[in-house]
Amino acid sequence: ATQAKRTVALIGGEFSGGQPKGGVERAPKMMRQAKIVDQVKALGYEVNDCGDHAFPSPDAANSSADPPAGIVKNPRTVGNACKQIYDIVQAAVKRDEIVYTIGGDHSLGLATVGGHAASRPNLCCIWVDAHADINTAETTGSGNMHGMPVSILLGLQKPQDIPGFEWFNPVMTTADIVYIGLRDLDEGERSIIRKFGMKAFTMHHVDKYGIGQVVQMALDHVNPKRDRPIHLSFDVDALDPAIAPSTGTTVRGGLTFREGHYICEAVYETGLLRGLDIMEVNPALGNHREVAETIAIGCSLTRCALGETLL
Ligand code: NNH
Ligand code: MN
Ligand code: MN
Ligand code: MN
Repeated sequence: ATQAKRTVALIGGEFSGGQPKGGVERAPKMMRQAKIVDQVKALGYEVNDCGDHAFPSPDAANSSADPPAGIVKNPRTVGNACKQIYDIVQAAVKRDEIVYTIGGDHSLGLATVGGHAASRPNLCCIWVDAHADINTAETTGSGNMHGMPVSILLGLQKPQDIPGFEWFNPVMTTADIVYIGLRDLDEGERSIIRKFGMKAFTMHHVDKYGIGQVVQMALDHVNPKRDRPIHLSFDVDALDPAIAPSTGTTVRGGLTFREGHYICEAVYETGLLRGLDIMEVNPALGNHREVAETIAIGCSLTRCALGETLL
């Protein structure tokens, strides 16, 4: 605990345009109210507070400003928010800070992982989620862009083909990312994962091997020599809805409280964590207790990823 710690760049992404449910844009302020900044500082980090960034929410009444591209909704709105967060993330990485983003919906994962990878060659990513978020404009059934960031990130969906994403340049490949927690895949997503031989640890694997083995196998896949910097993108819907109910697309049978925290601890333990996202906390969903518990879990996952629970 006496070793010098990197500065944590805190970025609030007050964005909901990648999915239809309002409220997810309020999570950064709620996490601040829960004293997340003090909690990070208490672990011995300096915090470079990059502020909360709000974006005009897509206005259904005025969708002429951002008409759907095929069935993909709010593409320019999402692309613009992503570009702004991408630039902020990239600047923080150039200062060698740990980029810590509080979402907002997971469409911003394109910005956080993408902006990180742009300035940090050899980055790998652990995507913890109930969903694979790898739909393309072709495969998406919902048209919600929070189900698409990984496909754009990896260039499986050409950014040039989605209005608002022309600026994005994919630098990561299907071998640079590993999933943990999946249990709700669309048919097109399954085919993509199979086609590219992507490594995905579903809840079935968590049951079969236990979370300890799963994290080790995930790291062995993307980071066999334990020498690559890691971005951990954590969608709280990976957790079981019993412990993280306030999120937009709950799926039963998720990670337990300990399994979720274990992932964060194990990544911390590598000494390679350079980016962390806590995404999809939605304080507008659920009763007072459920919201408080989901906010609290966003904070405790963060603390574990920054080393709280290890001696
Ligand atoms: N796969 C679905 C879609 O593309 C659901 C995505 N929802 C998420 N992803 N919450 O993490 O719409
Ligand atoms: Mn997600
Ligand atoms: Mn999800
Ligand atoms: Mn690469």
